[in-house]
Amino acid sequence: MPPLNDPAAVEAAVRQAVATTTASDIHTHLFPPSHGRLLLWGVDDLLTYHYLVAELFTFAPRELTTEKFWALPKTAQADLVWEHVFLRHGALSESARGVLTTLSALGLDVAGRDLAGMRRWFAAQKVEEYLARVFRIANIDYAVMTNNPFMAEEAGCWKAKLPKPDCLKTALRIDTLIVNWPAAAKAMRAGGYKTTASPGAAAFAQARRFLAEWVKILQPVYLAASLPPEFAYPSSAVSSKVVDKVVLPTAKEFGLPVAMMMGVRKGVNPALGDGGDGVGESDVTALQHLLQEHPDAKFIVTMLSRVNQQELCVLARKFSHLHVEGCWWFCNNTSIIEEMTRMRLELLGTAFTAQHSDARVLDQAIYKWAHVRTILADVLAEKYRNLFTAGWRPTEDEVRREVRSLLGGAFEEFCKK
Ligand code: FIX
Ligand code: ZN
Repeated sequence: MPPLNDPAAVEAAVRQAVATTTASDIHTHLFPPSHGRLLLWGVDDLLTYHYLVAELFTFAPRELTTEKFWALPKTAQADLVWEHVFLRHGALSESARGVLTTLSALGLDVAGRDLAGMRRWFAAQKVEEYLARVFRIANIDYAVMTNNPFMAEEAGCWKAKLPKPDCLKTALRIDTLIVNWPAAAKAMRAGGYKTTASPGAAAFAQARRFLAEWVKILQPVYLAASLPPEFAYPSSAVSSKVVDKVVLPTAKEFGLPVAMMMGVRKGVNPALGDGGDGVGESDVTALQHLLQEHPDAKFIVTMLSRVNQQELCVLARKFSHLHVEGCWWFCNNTSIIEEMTRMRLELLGTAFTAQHSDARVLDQAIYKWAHVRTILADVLAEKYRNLFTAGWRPTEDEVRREVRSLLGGAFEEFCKK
């Protein structure tokens, strides 16, 4: 491939590569269609996404209490979100715009605002074909799920060996084990493991047996957990001991990375359900100590607070067994995605994963990837313009190679290390 000797040709190559390179979606909340209602999809699930429920209550009249809302059927809940967030207040938030991006990409007439007509269209879709259609439009080759053995309904689906399409990979999600040992011990005890509420060596050994069983059932890409801002390591807290005695030994035994999502303050407003979680600044030294103490482990990390992003990038420069990924949750907004992507390119080159969709509703993968590709194209176009000015002449293949790195290639290289 000849080098690109013209800045306009470089920019065109960047935009073409970002628009057409397949992404790997390394963190989602999707489920196999065989798991039934666990897989959310369609316009009513889009409209009742917990981000939009929280936004509804920033507009809703006082007489609409959360109790009344949760007592309504899903279509009535969706009607309220549609009326207040979209029709009465203009759909200007990232998650509201996302619904519109998705519906338009599916070829639906968003300008017509015909919710009933859109419902009829979704009712005619077959979930297996629709999942393939969403992946095609979003241009993703696979999505890593969030698979929680402590959620009885989901555990039952895996134990029943229900079918899973190859485009869905698994992640073994173990928040409960780390942040709520009594509840985890109770659940494991119910499964025949001798795990006591006050953990000791024997209980930790049983918990390792539990994890080993689930690694065999799920064959996960990684172990994963979200952690509160207060998570400290090392510390006298049970969470630190569980990481040391259960999580890391299992990760090392099976050669699995540990994905940590740091900084979520769970249940700030429980009345909002999944939408009630908040954010807090994490102590990045907890991650630094993990990296220093465990050079033989691999860590994939995203942090929820905008404040933590630079420290996280600097740590990734210091430790090659740390991989930075995604603009998580409250960072998944145009302004913050742009800032984080620019910072990460400047500090890490292409040694990070630009985004995960975190899609809880299948259809969201369409907008989450469309929105980040627009931002990534603009940021990369500027970075390549700067390189051109410095005399660098990339080829089209090199530009495509760098874009693929940012959209899953660097992650796959890291996992293979
Ligand atoms: O912990 C997580 O995986 C979070 O992404 C979710 O709990 C959260 O509700 C979410 O979906 C954010 O986008
Ligand atoms: Zn998530």
